[in-house]
Amino acid sequence: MQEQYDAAGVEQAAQAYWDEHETFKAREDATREKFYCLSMFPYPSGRLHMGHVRNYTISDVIARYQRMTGKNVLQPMGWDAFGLPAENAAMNNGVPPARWTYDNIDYMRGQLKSLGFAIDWSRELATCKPDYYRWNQWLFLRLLEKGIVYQKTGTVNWDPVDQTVLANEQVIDGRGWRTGAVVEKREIPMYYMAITQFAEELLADLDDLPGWPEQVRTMQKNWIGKSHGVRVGFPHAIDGGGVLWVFTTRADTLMGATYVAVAAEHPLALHAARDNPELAAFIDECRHGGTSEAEIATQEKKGMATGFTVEHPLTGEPLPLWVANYVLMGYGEGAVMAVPAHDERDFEFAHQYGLPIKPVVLTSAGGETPAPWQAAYAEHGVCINSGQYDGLEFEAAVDAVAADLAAKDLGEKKVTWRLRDWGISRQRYWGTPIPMIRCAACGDVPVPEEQLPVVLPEDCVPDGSGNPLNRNEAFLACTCPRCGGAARRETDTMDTFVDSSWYFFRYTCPDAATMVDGRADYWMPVDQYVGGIEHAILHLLYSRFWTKVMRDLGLTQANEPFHNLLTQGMVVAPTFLREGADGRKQWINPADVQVSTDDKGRPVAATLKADGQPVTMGGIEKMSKSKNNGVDPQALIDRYGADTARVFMMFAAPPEQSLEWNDAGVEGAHRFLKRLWAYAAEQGEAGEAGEAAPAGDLAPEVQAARREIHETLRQALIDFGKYQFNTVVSACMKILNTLGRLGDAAGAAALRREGLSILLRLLSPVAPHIAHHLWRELGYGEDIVDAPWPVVDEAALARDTVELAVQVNGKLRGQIAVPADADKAAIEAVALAEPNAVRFIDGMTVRKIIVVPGRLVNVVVG
Ligand code: ANZ
Ligand code: ZN
Repeated sequence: MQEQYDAAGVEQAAQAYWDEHETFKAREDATREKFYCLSMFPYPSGRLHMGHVRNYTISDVIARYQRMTGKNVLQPMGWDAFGLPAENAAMNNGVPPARWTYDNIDYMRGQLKSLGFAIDWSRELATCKPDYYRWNQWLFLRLLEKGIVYQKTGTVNWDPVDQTVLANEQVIDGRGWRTGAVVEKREIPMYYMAITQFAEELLADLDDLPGWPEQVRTMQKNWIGKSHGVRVGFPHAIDGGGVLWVFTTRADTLMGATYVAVAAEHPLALHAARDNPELAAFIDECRHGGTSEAEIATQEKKGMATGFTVEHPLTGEPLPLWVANYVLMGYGEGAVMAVPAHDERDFEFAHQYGLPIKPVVLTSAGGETPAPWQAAYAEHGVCINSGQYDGLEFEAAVDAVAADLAAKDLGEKKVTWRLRDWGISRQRYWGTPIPMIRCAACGDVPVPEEQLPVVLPEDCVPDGSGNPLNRNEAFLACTCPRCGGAARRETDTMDTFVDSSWYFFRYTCPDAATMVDGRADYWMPVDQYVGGIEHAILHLLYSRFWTKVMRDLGLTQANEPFHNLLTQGMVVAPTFLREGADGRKQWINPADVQVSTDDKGRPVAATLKADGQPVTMGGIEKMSKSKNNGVDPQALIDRYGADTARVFMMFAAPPEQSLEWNDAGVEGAHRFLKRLWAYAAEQGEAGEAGEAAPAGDLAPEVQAARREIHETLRQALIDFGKYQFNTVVSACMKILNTLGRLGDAAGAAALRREGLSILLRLLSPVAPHIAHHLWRELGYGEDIVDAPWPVVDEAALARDTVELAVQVNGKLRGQIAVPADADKAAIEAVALAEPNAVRFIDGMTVRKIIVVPGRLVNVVVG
């Protein structure tokens, strides 16, 4: 066996072996328990970053571990290949998005393969291929028939200079990213998926997902946002008269409403603006603002009075009607009854515009008029200043108010959802074509199923001036399926979240002639899904929705797609910077910096390698382009090999926690593998066959070492089950140390053999290449991935003797060693003879002896 550890050679050979033997090809087998291990598929952005490597290493360790414990494992891989970055790249270098995407896939596939992941590559898919996205189109048409897909107008960002729709991320501070022009909002017809029809089920079924992080379930729950409240009507005489409806979760505060506010797009606001140019200008300004909820929550509260009033439904008192930028048109009724004494937003607004504030709930902050605001004012409590409702608790008050409103036909209890239907139309080129045809005579007509897929031309090069499909005659021209006349294709494409909502189904049967076939029922649901927390809401919610839709169409028996979810922590690294004369920060990559540390290894100062001059240390942050603190995993793999990268990643932190990059840790991982190699090389000479437990009498120190190894194994098996791989790696290190200390006493050679076989199997999910190589080299067997998972030998755990403390009347007086199987009488006899204890017992009467097995003997004398 070679003396030196040559990672590259070992890894290439192992990978070639796996390829040749199709080791990781997954086969459906109803007689075996399956395990579907999935990681979130990558966007083919160009090259792997450290976050990818961590994500895929975690799932690979899980997949390999499950396989070694006997499961029939499927671990697939593919590409989330549609999306905006490909179009941006095309604009920058004139290459069609398809070329750029396929090139990136080829490069990144090579990178993934070099990491030795146990992936069934025969199931690889890319969402930009027609044989995948045709099923997006097919399902779209099925859902259109069922009314789950429908058309309505939606608001988009319009760049007036480029004459194109912008994605939200292309709008920076209200301006188009390329032109700098002020972005307008436009209403255009779009397709929606009625995810709200599934809101109740999507919420309720979160309870069936105990294998998901609590945090993710909470985020989903909040996103769905089921809210119990009351719809309250405020009669008015505006525009011929009517009732203004609001939604409130605090009907108990109705007596404290001092004004009513509507969203800028509300019909009453638009009516009021008709002969109020100032209000019209304000409404226009609101329209240009951001549309995201986060933006609305943080923006400055602004509003304007309409000059109208509405009538309080219970007291008849006139309340001023305002237009306010914090009221959303898309939620509830697009209007609020404002209670500044108990709602922070209303308080801020009232304070700013001098509107009255009337406390109506006794909270822990007291019953006075708030100023300044305290969180406690929003608490539930007993009604005060509320006439007949005084003294009622929250629920009783809501019930009473709702009943009184109902009697006047001005209210009822209502459930409101935050969840909106999913708008899937994108005015972009690089996505799944929406399978519709526009006919001047017949309107929008679905593409007949037999004409699917509608193939996206792959040679377009977007130039920023809108969707190139709009200028592509070959794509556009078609005949209307209904009247046979000349027609044009829809050029909108689908949101790429559609692509990622069901790719895990397709992996189970990538060559199926239908969307899915029976193989999906064998593999689904996914047993373990691994990915980033940034997908905690939309991707997971859409996938759950899509699964339920497929279930209703009879395509799957699965009710939920992902049984267990692991959200891996971020990879973080130190940041370094210099500030330019203009105050601009210039971020410097950690690779270009020399860090000096104090005697405890803590970084104290840093200099730029290039000029030896100091740089500022900016603290630890998530690896990102913007802070230039990314470390390229390829450099790491090239230098140390995949196994070192994998061991470092698994050893440095448990999967869910953030992992701090550090070069010393990488070198430590590499040293461990080199030590393992060197140790194995020594053993190779001895070359016995098999891996049986040592037989015959073992010298005491060998027996102790064996006990240590099996105790370590026992803990490592528990940790594996908890996916706590960092302690598994340390167990491997510990075993190597124990083996390294063994001399030549009786049984030592056999224990070396057994111990190394345990170590290699424990380590093989983490460092599969070296484990594969050494397993074969040392003659343990053909392929370690098919070796039986190590088991603890209970006999090895037994101790010959146990140490017991001896107490006399509860005071520690001595220590004894007795045979592990000694009975109570034997233990008592030894304890009573312990020389020091004897001094306290002599001359006394022994009244009682208490033996706590494994711990102590207490002699009670008097
Ligand atoms: C009066 C009130 C008094 C409210 C109070 C809160 C506290 P959730 O729980 O998220 O459903 N609201 C209703 N529609 C709105 C809209 N379109 N835009 C902005 N805010 C709106 O929130 C429900 C509460 O949010 C409602 O209860 C309403 O304010 C506000 F002490 O009504 B509340
Ligand atoms: Zn027609």
